[in-house]
Amino acid sequence: MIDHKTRSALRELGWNDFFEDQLGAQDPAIQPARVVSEHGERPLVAGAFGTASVPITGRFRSTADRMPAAGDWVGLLDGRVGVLLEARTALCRKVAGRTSRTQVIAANVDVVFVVTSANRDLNPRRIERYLVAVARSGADGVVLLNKADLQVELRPLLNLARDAAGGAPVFPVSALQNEGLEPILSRLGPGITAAFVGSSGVGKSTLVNRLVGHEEQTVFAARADDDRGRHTTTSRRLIPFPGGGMLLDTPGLRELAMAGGEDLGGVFDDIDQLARRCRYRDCRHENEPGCSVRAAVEDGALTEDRLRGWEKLAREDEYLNRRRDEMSHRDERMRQRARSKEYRLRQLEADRRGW
Ligand SMILES: Nc1nc2c(ncn2[C@@H]2O[C@H](COP(=O)(O)OP(=O)(O)O)[C@@H](O)[C@H]2O)c(=O)[nH]1
Ligand SMILES: [Mg+2]
Ligand SMILES: [Zn+2]
Repeated sequence: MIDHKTRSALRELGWNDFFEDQLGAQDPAIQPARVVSEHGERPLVAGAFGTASVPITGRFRSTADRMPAAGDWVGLLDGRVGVLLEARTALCRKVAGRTSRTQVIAANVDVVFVVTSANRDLNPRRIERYLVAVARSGADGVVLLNKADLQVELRPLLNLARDAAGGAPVFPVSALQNEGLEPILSRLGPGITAAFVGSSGVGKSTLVNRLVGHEEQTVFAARADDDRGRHTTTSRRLIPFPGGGMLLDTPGLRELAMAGGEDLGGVFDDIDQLARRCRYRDCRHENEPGCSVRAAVEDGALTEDRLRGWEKLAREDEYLNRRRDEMSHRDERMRQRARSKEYRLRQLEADRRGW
């Protein structure tokens, strides 16, 4: 059982009933803690006890489905990570290389701010890609056009971003000049965990520092000492927000590769709506007659680029889902082979005993 004082300390870190309910079945000696940064074999965790770098039990390593990611809640037993609590949301990416495996890069995030800069670097296709991953994670997505101070004519860029964002809100901000932060602040608060994703250099760290009100990076690095008291540079950091809740500054989300999934999470609602009016249900919107999507491109309601972006993401999904199916079929065949071999051995054994 968690006592009142511990619970209120945990709540500051984002703890709620969803996690506490999962403790019911666990060892009562378990201490909940939240992963601040991964650090491979020794995650940095925060709990009612403060912050500590802790080892992972061998049993955890050999039985867990995955390693804890930043934002995950874990259970400590004798000061070591023994269990991983189910995450409410999980931002995933495909593991680099030719595999179809996915990796959780941030867990239990409620709102993800997709940061881009309001200049020529603004890439609508990248916004779409991020927002699909955010929708799949279960978090809300908000697009921020940072460095608004650089741009005299914001309107065209805002429109470009809004067309890409589907239903997600888009706001111009200037971290440098401390402007336009209200829509961000209104989404933060007690119990909320917010993450910032986007290409390097768009101003994520500057934004986080603004919101926190000081140079949090350096403050936090000082706490991230390892055993030998060395300062280690942490890549994903969970930072307490002064107004309650937590912020996750995540440079690791930079190259967010598609993880494969069932749909594109409403980011392409306009295309989905159009596709419903295509003559053929399995229309690929290429050269089919009666294609509403192509018709929308012809009359300028939909840009060719957005349609290409959609096609590319859909193809990546198709490929990953197919590969994943192939892998699971292969695993199943191997299991079957192992079973029939075991059966034959048992038969042989029985025959021998029968002699
Ligand atoms: N003009 C302008 N520059 C900014 C703004 N926000 C950040 N920068 C600059 O952009 C550069 C990259 O910022 P940083 O926060 O390190 O980006 P990160 O890689 O996304 O964390 C720095 O030189 C910042 O001073 C802004 O709102 N306006
Ligand atoms: Mg940064
Ligand atoms: Zn069509």
